[in-house]
Amino acid sequence: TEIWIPHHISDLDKCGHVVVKYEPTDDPKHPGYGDDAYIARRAELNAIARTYKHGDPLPQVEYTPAEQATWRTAYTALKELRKDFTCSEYQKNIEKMEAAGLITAERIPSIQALSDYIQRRTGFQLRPCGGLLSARDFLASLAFRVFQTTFYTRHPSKPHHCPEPDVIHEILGHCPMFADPEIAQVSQEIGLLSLGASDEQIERLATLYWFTVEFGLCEQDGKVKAIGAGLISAYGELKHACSDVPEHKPFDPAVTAVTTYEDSDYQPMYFVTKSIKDVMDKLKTYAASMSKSFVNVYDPYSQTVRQM
Ligand code: H2B
Ligand code: FE
Repeated sequence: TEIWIPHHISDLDKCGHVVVKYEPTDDPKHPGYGDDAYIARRAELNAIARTYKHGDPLPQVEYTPAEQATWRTAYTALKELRKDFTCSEYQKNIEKMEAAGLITAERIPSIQALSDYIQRRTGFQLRPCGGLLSARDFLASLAFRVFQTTFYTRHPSKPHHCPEPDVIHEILGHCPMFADPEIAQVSQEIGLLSLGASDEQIERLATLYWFTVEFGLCEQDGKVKAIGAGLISAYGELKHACSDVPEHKPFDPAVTAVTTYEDSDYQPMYFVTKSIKDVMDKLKTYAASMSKSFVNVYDPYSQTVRQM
């Protein structure tokens, strides 16, 4: 194909293109809008993230007492909702990480320690990114079992929500899910499908990702529970999603992939899957229906993708 793709995991150094959306610098609805100190700190942490090259140790950020307080507030509130509103896979994994001392209320965990832990569980690793990435770059990294992670914290005035990804969303929403083998597989599968895909196909895969890994629900014990990191890390929307206020529709990739989503407010509608394995099974069927002249295969020994 003529579309450039990363072939080796180190090629992800070229997949850091940031898109401007919901930035505290431009968006009056961003809670950090007009807060120059917050904007400067966010820019500082993004700049550190952008100097990272594959193989470097992950940055060890010294978070300020105010940032630690934001973490503590978010963590404590979300912990209360966990039992009722999150899937069993999430609960099991975060409890293990807490038992290992990796996630505590006291301080923002070390991203390096989390990455090492997740890598031992599913092969997923974290790498720093400087903000919201283009869907193509973001999805490409998933093909290599690499998750692009932001380092700045949400604004202290809104500890329960952030309009863009932040380190609290990455740690509390994504990390425990990437320790789950089935979510790891779903994520990598979407990533592999994205390599060399057309812009239209990327849009559909990004939408599938959005309604599963970010805002997905599943049925467990006769209730709907969150599997999506965007829900698990946002106090208000987590309760909203699992209530009878929004519409719940069965997950079906052919429908889900072409549904428009809301990214500046709560979703009016969520897709519910029977299980995470069911997402994977349906994704395989969907992939077979995509018009592609090649298949991307990941070789974990050489950490390369081959198009066949
Ligand atoms: N970039 C970053 N840094 N984190 C994300 O969670 C993210 C992203 N999500 N870019 C992507 C876009 C997602 O909304 C889909 C794939 O477009
Ligand atoms: Fe996310």
